[in-house]
Amino acid sequence: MTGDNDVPLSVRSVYFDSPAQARELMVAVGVAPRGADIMAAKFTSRAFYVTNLRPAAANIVKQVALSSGAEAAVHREVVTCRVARSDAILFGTAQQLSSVGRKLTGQDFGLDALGRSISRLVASWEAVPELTINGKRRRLDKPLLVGVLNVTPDSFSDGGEFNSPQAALARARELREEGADVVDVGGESTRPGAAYVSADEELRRVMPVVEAVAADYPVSVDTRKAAVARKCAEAGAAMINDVSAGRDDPAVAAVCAEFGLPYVVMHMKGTPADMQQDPRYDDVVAEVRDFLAARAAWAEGEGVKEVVVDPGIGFGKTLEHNLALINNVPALADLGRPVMIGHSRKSFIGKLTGAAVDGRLAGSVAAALVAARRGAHLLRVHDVAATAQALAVAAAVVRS
Ligand code: HH2
Repeated sequence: MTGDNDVPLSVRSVYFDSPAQARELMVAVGVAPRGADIMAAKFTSRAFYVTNLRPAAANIVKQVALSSGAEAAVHREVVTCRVARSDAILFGTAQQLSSVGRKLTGQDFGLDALGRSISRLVASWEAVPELTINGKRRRLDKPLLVGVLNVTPDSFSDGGEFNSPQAALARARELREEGADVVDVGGESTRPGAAYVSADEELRRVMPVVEAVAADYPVSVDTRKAAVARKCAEAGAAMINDVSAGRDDPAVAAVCAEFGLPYVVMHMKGTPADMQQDPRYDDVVAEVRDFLAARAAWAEGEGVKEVVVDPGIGFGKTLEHNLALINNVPALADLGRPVMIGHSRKSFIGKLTGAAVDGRLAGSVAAALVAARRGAHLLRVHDVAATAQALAVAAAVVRS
């Protein structure tokens, strides 16, 4: 025996989307299940963005990261203390980052709270949120599809199409057959520049549909008004979707609390009338995240049991803002509540591709796939069948 292999050695790249996939391949190689569990954790490489560290704190974060086998990228002048503050990008495996969290806990310079936050966030990576829809707990391990049904004369993509109760009901059935988990009925357009609609007019538009549909299918109601939310809740609505996050009419939260309904709070800068006039942010992801954290905490304080957060794609955002928000779903999921994304047929797709509203199917599906990969829990879409098919195929490929 020469010690040479009797067959030629070979090497090829493999790609893992999840620790579970890595574990499966390790088990196939013959790794003991316990060993596979331990090693699989090393495939979850993630990153955190930490803001406003003083040089002393940034130096400690760097040392702690390195001693844990992780990394912390900081401003080059941190070591000389020539900058007053530095942000840091902290990256490593789940194990390494939870060690960073542990080691920072108890330290000075504000690092104790940072350490606790890091530990909490690492622990929540594997958690799958749930949502109660018509009394049933739904595990959001794949996105719920929320089908859009606008009973308005002026919505940007389906305005005027489903105004009669019969047409609306037929469309609701169609959305369900296409695979919608929930049908989101709206009686007021919130497209840029849209006019205000009274509660009476909104009720006149949505009630016949909600009454007809809610008996058979879960219905969410897209409204900013407590009077509308209440009547729809009485008629059996399963969820309230409020693009003003309770700022227009705070009593919407009390209605959700009273009827035990999930409450979607969405970020919007300005109002539909003025939101697209030169929207600006210092850090769009941080600002939207802070807003959603505050509105979710407020709603829970009003007695709401389940809050869904939504960054409000297209609501006071430029193309770059919308792309940053879709890309940063994980930062929104950090808030510990389900995340909804409503990107469907919106103008950022037109800006990227030149496509008119009725030609944005492929772009909408692409955005849905990315949002889902980033961890979105609910997708609000017009084209349910196409989105469901794309998600099913993507999930099967990723799992295989
Ligand atoms: N977008 C629209 C309306 N409601 N609700 C949530 N939670 N998230 C969204 O992104 C969202 C929403 C706007 O889209 P659409 O309903 O199609 O148009 P219009 O407001 O013109 O009726």
